[in-house]
Amino acid sequence: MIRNIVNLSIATMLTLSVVGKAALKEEVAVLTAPPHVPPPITRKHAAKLIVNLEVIEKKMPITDGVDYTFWTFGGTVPGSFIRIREGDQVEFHLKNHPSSKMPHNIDLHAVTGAGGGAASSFTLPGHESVFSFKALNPGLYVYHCATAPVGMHIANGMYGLILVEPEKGLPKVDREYYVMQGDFYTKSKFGKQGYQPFDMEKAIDERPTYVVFNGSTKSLTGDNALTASVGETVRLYVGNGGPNLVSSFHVIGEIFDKVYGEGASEFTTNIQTTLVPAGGSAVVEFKVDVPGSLVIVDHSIFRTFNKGSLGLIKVDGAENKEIYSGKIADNIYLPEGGAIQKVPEKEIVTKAKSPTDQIKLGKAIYVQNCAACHQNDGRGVPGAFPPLAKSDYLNADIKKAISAVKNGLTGKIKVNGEVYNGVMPALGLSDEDIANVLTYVYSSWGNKKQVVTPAIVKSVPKATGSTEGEH
Ligand code: HEC
Ligand SMILES: [Cu+2]
Repeated sequence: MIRNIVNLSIATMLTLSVVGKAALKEEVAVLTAPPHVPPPITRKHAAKLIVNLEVIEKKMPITDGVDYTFWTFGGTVPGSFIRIREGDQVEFHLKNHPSSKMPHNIDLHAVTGAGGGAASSFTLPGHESVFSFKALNPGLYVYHCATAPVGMHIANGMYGLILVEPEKGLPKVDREYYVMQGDFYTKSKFGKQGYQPFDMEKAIDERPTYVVFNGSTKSLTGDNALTASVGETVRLYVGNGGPNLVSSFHVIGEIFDKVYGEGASEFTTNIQTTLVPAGGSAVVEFKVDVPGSLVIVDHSIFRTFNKGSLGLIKVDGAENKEIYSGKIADNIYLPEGGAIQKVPEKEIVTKAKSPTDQIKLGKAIYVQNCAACHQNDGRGVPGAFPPLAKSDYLNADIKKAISAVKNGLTGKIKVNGEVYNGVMPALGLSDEDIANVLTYVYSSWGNKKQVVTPAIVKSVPKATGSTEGEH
């Protein structure tokens, strides 16, 4: 022991003196970028765990065509996921990249001690701070920067989650993901293209421009959608960095079998929506029983449709018509006339064989995926969502319309003389679904009755260029 001490840095010696007699095995923690989570901890003993986390200030898109200067823990928003075990002695190394303009520190809610570590981790650009703590309480905890102005550091994305696994570990699940909400404040309004600086006044007034999961409107949509298969159990580690808003966390099309509310050790069962406070967390678990797209939202729902808090979980696998039938019948409802006319069962189609089939299937896709923004009657919402009814944009160029649905659409466009500058997310629909929904749109509301085939959809390039083969 004594012979080795000459080789140890002062920081390590400090740690040793804190740790005292316990000769813990040393390990370096595996950190992951969202939406990924490090593997479960399998060791049955406490360890001396080295955590290396680097602060990087960098420009990244908050949505298509809009750049923002994020301040990050580990290069991502939220910061790297840290997974440790109850009883671990953590030696925390906070590094601030030399290119940073600001000093930063870290307050981990999993720490018992002054400032949750903030008091010992104030770090100038090009420096590294080391401190050590013992993980006394299991749970899912937020960490964040606490350097003044604290609100601004958090608003720029300086937060993440640290999971302290209980000694006995957590029940096994098939998939684990990391989802963290945050509110962002930019000078111009939602979707305004180009570089956007932070707006302190909006932040103080709690008027966010963006409310997003994992730092961007695109983090969990399109090719970035989370995935699962029918029959699997899914666990989401959910956090909310704030700085201001509380999240009404909900997954459309699922019921949480278990919620470890506020990251607690006990769970409650059968929850629809769970509150995640700013600077707080929740662990939610559910088994997926039927295929389709589950939609992750903040159920303060304007945030979802107008500020970006939307994510998708694509579930593949076999249908289970008992659990969810899909639409079985479309009956005529005529209370005055009294007559009820049933559409015969055999007319229900699932694969389009004709344009008539396409229109029928496309209508269902439209109601589920498009009507929230463009409205059931296709007339849109003035100033926010452009009309599809008699839209000159839509009718002028079928490939542009396909691209909008396939790749999403941002930036200034003109529809029937009105300028729109919003964000339409890529919805992750298959080529066939896109063909059907657009055939429906073109056949409705005075549009030009164009038939769109899956082959034409296929011929329009996919923006991100990556593979899509799950359906
Ligand atoms: C979250 C809201 C939202 C959803 C959902 C949505 N859109 Fe859009 N859509 C928009 C916005 C906003 C624009 C304008 C984008 C811009 O300003 O660049 C747009 C533009 C369009 C356009 C081009 C402009 C026009 O009016 O002709 C088409 C076509 C379109 N959407 C079709 C669809 C279809 C089909 C669906 C469903 C598969 C859909 N959208 C789902 C918000 C949405
Ligand atoms: Cu900071």
